[in-house]
Amino acid sequence: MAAAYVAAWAGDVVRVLDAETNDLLANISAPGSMDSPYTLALNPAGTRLYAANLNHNNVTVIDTTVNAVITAVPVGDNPRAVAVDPTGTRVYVTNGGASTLSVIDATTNTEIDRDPDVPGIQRIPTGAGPRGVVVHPNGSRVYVANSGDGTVSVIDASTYSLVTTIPAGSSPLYLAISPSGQRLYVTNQTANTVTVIDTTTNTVVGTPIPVGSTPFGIAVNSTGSHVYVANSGNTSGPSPRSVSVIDTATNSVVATISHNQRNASFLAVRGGALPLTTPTPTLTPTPSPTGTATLTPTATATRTPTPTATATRTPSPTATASPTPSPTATPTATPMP
Ligand SMILES: [Ca+2]
Repeated sequence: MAAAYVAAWAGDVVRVLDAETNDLLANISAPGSMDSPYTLALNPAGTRLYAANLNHNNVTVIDTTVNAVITAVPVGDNPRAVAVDPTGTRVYVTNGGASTLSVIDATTNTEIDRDPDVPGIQRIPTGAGPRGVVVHPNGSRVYVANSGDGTVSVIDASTYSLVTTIPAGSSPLYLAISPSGQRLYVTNQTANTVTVIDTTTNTVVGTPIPVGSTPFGIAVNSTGSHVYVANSGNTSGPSPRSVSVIDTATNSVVATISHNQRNASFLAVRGGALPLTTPTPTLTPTPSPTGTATLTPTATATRTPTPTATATRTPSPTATASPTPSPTATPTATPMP
């Protein structure tokens, strides 16, 4: 069985779904600590889930084998996105309000200080308003999309220093990297395009690819043949509330999958190319304990089956102890900040 994780940021909860049946398995919360979980990332083993809490300046560490919170690691202002390196020992977090990148040592769940000789924690400078972050499959580079200045920062993962800065489009938000690591794809929120970057030369390939309205999250399939873009939707823009499918052989959109979910902002892809007539499972409404569908913007991460995954599917008592949404949860959709 595979599990899917949903960051229900307006409800201060991470939902655990059965990725096959979409059944709600558990709600994970940490009152006073996990506040507005905005994006999620799993470690390669699928044993740890990291949630960047936009309004609480920390990252929640969750043990996925028991669906329980282990700890929270303080980071910089307004953490937006989180990514785990291929070894599972380093977790990178963009601090959108501080224009820095935090690095967490996943073996100790503490933030790494770039300069121990200077008081406080020195973080890696990025461009303005960093949002998405991805790690090269070989672990050597970290890429950050800087929404405030239209660039992508390339960071050396061994020295935590800036390698170069690459121009992207207007308000680059999130990124995805091909399985080979040779191509980086960046959504440009206000340009309604995707920029393609060659990571061997750190240069832009061709012209930006036109996609739907207000492109947000982006993912590459396991073979690298297709890229999927969540168009979070502005009804006056092109193809609102849709997913654009890009063929990476031609760098052009080969399909646009429409749906009716407002602010469906992130997506995850499992496996190779999907049948183009089937919406991805992550675009279905978030199950709500009240029985009504909520249109809360969500971020998802999907865990592929592992030998240990099927042995620990029973939600822990603590995970099921709070089935009702918090009072701050809103039944109506609000735009992703
Ligand atoms: Ca220091």
